[in-house]
Amino acid sequence: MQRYSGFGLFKHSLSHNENWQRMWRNPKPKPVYDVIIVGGGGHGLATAYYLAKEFGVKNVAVVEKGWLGGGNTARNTTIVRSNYLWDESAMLYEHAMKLWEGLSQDINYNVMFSQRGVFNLGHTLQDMRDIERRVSANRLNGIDGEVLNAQQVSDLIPFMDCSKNTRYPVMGASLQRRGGVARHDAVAWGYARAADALGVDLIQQTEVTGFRKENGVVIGVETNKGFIGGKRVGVVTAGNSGHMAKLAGFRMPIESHPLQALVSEPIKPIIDSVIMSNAVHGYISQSDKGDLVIGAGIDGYVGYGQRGSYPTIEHTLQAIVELFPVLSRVRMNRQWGGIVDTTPDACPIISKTPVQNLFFNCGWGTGGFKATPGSGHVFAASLAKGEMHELAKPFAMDRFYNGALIDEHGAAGVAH
Ligand code: FAD
Ligand code: PYC
Repeated sequence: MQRYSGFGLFKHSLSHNENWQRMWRNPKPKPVYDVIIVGGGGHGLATAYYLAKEFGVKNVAVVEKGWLGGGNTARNTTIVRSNYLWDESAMLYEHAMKLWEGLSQDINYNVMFSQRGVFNLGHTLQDMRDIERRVSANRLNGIDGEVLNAQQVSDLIPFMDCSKNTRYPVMGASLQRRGGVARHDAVAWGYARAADALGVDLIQQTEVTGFRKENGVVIGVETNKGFIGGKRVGVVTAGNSGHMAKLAGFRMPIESHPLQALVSEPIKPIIDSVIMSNAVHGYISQSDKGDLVIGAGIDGYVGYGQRGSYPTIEHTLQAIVELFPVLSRVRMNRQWGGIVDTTPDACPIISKTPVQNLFFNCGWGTGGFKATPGSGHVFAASLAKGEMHELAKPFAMDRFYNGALIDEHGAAGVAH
């Protein structure tokens, strides 16, 4: 990896990219790989990286229909936290949190992980009971969390309207101080560069159009550029997962919905944490550039169009202005949408499938960015061994048949 001195950086900035090194190769696919990952988002790239780095499986390809990190990875609002209610999910997200804490050093790429604290506001007595319960459960699992009363919230977020005159007055909050944000593109690029350096082939602009099977065992993927052989295949395609399952010949309990976000014009630093409200229903943080990063729930209809409807934008901004009247004159700069893969219990599916050697990692819905390193790590372990990692086992597809659901709608942060 080339490193530049300050002068070198200056010189190369004037070279019209001529001397810039590629971050990763652009290889031709080999006839056969030990593992093929379908989907070059953060989760797919992290899986490939850990396969090569920790599990000694280097003959790996990531096949991406567009460009690396161009799906939900590039479209999310980057909130990272591990304050989920049930043991199974709390342990999985906390596994990710621990990896986040060393990630920039591990992949030698600054992912700008900033543990600035995540508040989840309570506006009703029931909200506060839920917050007490979730924080207690977190602490029993060794995960940091605090319950704050209204005065403590107001002291920490002085510009939020904590008066009693609002539609849903703030009664308190949970605060996870280790939670925060990270730079989404850097996560994809950092994992991609590190995986490439370990020999992983990153194959872009190549769409998987089918799965080739022999006697119920997957032996590779059909693509718009031809067949690529694979001894094991891991599908990590987020909002496209229902469609991929159909191509493989089975059904997944996934609904694909648009989820939107907005950023404002850049303003002076005003918000130094992440603030989320389920009841008023909006969330906000501020990027290092100064933009306010804002979102709320999914659009109610299913679809694959990566945009969203005006009523959701209006509802989101109403909620934000209700919480922060001081922001009412700030102008919005951009809005966009991604397609999130929601499941009936708001938990992911990390699982074997009816097709032997074909594994799926999906259903992260509105909340998978925070899981990226942990999801990649446990999926890599599962693909390397052909057996699901202990942390992944509760998230098998068969929970929708045997009833062992893990209901995380309350902790999901945004409604769906
Ligand atoms: P993606 O990044 O979507 O990657 C999947 C890839 O698969 C895509 O690049 C796609 O092109 C590729 N693909 C699909 N089909 C094929 C095919 N046939 N062949 C080859 N490649 C294919 N989560 C949080 O934790 N915190 C947040 O604050 C947060 N905010 C969000 C805000 C918005 C607006 C959205 C849309 C999502 C948000 N999320 C958040 C959710 C989070 O973005 C996702 O759960 C996560 O990024 C999923 O990562 P991924 O790598 O699985 O998916
Ligand atoms: O899961 O914390 C979350 C989240 C915030 C915004 C979208 N998802």
